[in-house]
Amino acid sequence: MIDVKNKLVVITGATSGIGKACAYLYAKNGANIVITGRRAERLSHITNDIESKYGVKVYPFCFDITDRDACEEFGLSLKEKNLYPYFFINNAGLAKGVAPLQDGSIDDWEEMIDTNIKGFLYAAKAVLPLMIEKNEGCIINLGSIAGSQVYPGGNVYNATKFAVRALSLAMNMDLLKTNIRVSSIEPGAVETEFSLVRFNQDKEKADNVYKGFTPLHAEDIAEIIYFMTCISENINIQHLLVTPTAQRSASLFNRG
Ligand code: NDP
Ligand code: 8X3
Repeated sequence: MIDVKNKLVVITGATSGIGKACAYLYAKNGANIVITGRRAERLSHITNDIESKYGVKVYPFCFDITDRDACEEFGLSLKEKNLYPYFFINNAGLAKGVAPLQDGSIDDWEEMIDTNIKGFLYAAKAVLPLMIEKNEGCIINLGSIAGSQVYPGGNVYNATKFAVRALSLAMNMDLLKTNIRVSSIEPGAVETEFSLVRFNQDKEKADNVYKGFTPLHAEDIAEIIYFMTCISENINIQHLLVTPTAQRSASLFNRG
């Protein structure tokens, strides 16, 4: 297993959910962490908490991943501060709404496309050159079960995660001549702030998504990501679909 101690992990979207759980897990094992997100207060709280708990260095960067200039600035800033990542977790993403396509909100579509595809690419473009310069490390792209299985109301979110799947496979090919491994993890239902965001903070609707079964938790996915990145450098897990035991497809749940 690769020792993460003193290595640097860059995690986009680390103010909650899967990204945040990854930040705590890598830090607990001695890695230094770059965390990003739009919510400054959360970034500052997580930075102080991790630094005091684990004695590692945390570098917060507050910006919107859909802002192309801000992402470019982020990459330049990492280089200037000599923050070369060994691990890159391209995680920031969201869903908005579950309306059928014909009733969908174009604003919601644009937000998902801007965040999950364009933001994903901007972040990759900012970070990959630094990793290529060192010719080492591992990239984890946050795909989803929604990236290979469409479900009613998933439409545009599905399309963005199909795109992540394609881009992750493409990244693997394009980095062939490097030592950098590329993986996408494709979770099913994970209880985070994901559904709250999807339903515009309507807690009842969000809670309903996970009613009657035990979903995955952000920490479960963080542990799997940690394993995927830390196994022998000669092993490349290209993509991994993970569901709770009570979920067998994107729309098939055992709710008791
Ligand atoms: P959360 O809502 O808990 O976390 C999402 C993170 O993304 C937050 O830190 C948020 O930070 C960040 N983010 C969202 N939009 C932007 C933006 N425009 N600019 C910068 N950061 C942004 O959800 P999850 O942890 O569940 O989601 C993480 C990833 O996992 C996403 O890509 C999601 O699609 C994927 N996923 C989630 C599943 C689930 O069931 N939960 C299943 C499969 C995949 P902030 O708001 O501070 O900007
Ligand atoms: C999140 C999981 O099934 O709600 O990517 O799309 S799902």
